[in-house]
Formats: sequence, C-alpha cells, structure tokens
Amino acid sequence: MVVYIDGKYVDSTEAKVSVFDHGLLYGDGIFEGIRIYGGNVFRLEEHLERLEMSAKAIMLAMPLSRAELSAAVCETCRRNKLNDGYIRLVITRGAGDLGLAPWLCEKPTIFIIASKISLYPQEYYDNGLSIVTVPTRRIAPDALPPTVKSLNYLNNILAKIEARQAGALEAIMLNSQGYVAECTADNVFIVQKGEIVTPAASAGALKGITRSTIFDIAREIGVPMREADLTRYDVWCADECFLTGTGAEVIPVVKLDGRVIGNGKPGGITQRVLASFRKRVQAEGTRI
Ligand code: PXG
Repeated sequence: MVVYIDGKYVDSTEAKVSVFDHGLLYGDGIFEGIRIYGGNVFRLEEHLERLEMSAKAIMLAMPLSRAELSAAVCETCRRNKLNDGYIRLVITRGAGDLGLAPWLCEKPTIFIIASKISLYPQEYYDNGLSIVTVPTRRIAPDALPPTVKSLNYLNNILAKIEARQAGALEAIMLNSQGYVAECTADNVFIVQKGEIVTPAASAGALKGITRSTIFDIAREIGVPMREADLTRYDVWCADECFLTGTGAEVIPVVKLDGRVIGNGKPGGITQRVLASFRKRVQAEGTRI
C-alpha cells in the first residue's frame, strides 16, 4: 500500500511519524474520513471544507491549499488502484517539544491513507441494529466544539467499549444535559409522524457529511426534516430510527435500551433514505 506523507508517496512500511509528534503525544490534530465509490470521491469539497474549519478552530495553519489536498487525495487513491474504499486524511500539529506548546512544533504532519473499509455486515442493513445508551457523555460544546473533527476520540472510545460490554455494536451518547448527542462514530436520526428529526450541532453532534446529505435527500423525497433536542424517550417511542456516517452510510436501528422502535423492522422512510443515498454515492463525487 502507498501512503502519502509530507509531500511524498511511500510504501506503508516507510510511512512513519515522530514519537515527538503532538498528534500522538496530545491528540493535537484533525482528520477526515472520506469514501470513494466507483472511482468517485464522495463530497470531497465538503470534507476539505470541514477540515479547514477544524484547522481554523484549533489554530493550525493548513500546510496545503484545498486544490493541493484534493490532488493528493486523488493521487493516493490512483497509486493504490483504489476505486472503492476509505480515505483517512490526517493533519497533526507536527513534531515538537515534550510540553504542550503547539507553537514549538515546527510544521504540521500530513498523511493520507487510502484503504478498504469493513462495513457492518449486510444483515444489519436488512434487519437493523440493536443499540444502547452508554454512561459516557459526549464532550460538552463549552469544553471542545463537537464540530471539530479532532484526534481526541477517547470519550467515544470509552463509549464504544461500554457498547460492546452491553453486547451492542453502536451506542447513543448523551450530552451533559441528558439529550441525545450522537453515536460513537455516527449521527442519529428519528422519524416521528412522517418527519425526520436529528440533534443540532449545539447538542453535541458532529456536522457529519453523511448527515448533510440526508438533508438533501429529505428534500428530494419530500419528507420534512428538522433539528431538535431529542431525549432517549423520543428515540424509544419513535416510528423509525437510523444512523449515518461515512463508514456506516445509512443504517437502520430497531432497538434502543431493550425498547423495540416502531414495528421492530427498518422503517419505510429509512429504506427510502438508504436507497437514495446508495444512488447518490454512485452518481456524485470527484473523479480521481
Ligand atoms: N460523529 C462522529 C463522532 C464521527 O466520528 C460522524 C458523526 C459521522 O460523520 P460523517 O462525516 O462521516 O458523516 C463521525 C464520523 C472510523 C470512522 O474509523 C469514523 C467516522 C467516519 C468514518 C470512519 O470508525 N466518523
């Protein structure tokens, strides 16, 4: 596998970062998870825009322009002959001192991995996931903006461990007020009385690229959609529930905390959203 790192394309065995890199020492960095479908990179511009905003929020000077990043992403895919897969674009503060001071880091480290991704097995798309709410809360927006896709994933990882201990593949994380924020790597949606509802970024949700696609799809299929605070009760008693993310795409949820959602099968609107999403990923995108 060929990896892009700091301007070079090298074999993955040669792609190395310093033990003094602040991405490793402090989680001081940002990233994007991007998909390529049939040789088209899905919503690349949106991913790069979110990356630029994450960089701005943490005061990290982007080492490459949007056009250069876009070219590097496409070239990494081409060099790996990757037409369908997953792209991880990471920018760290770079190698520095053992202290926190980001200004002592000489230059950001940037790397791009283009590889395969393991999706949920098909049976979960057909039958839906059974998930749980976990005790670990989403980091509060007044501590770290949830909209920054940073390398700090420890609370999501604790939530993922708690989900596994409860025998579930995903978990709902609440914010400090007890409202639904999102899952460990996916945004959450419910369908209630013919309307799609999802938590706002201010409730602790990442502004997912897949999530923003759902707004477009809702318009396309003529289903009203809005942002609102959601409680666990709202999800338990919803007609339908689904999750979205670059990895998961659109996946139905049929049970939360032992409560069956709707009729216990993937809902009609969820299925329409999933079908439209699958069509879009083949039709849209930046040709590599
Ligand atoms: N919330 C969080 C906390 C995420 O990490 C999403 C929502 C969905 O956002 P997108 O933009 O993907 O629709 C994410 C995305 C992985 C992996 O390696 C994680 C994500 C995406 C791709 C792969 O597990 N998280």
